[in-house]
Amino acid sequence: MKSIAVVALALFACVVAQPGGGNANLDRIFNQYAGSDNTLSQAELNRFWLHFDDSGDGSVSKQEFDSSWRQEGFPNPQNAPLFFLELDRVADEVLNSQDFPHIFRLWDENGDGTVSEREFRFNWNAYFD
Ligand SMILES: [Ca+2]
Ligand SMILES: [Ca+2]
Repeated sequence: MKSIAVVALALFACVVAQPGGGNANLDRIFNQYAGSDNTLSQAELNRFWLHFDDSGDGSVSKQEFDSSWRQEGFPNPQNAPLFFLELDRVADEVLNSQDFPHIFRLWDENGDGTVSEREFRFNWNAYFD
């Protein structure tokens, strides 16, 4: 049943995905990482940031972030270097487990320990659109 839902979601994502379709991307990302409870836990949001970590060393370099951001058709790729700086909360030029808790607390607007779809959408648009 779960795999059917995943396939259906993938097909749906293909249908709605379009070049420059920032909102389609946003819905796809949220659904992919939030799971059935429809909210992002800290671990789930970490997983999203770590999907940029191509080398798998636990840290996202600026180069990894830039190239994945472009490849995946996320909004405003020309600004990806600036997005990286915004996300690098513990400024050491990599995104890793030191940064993720800060990003999570900033995106969890009401401080209830999860990032809801509304909170995700609001922050995604503020940071990246
Ligand atoms: Ca950092
Ligand atoms: Ca929240």
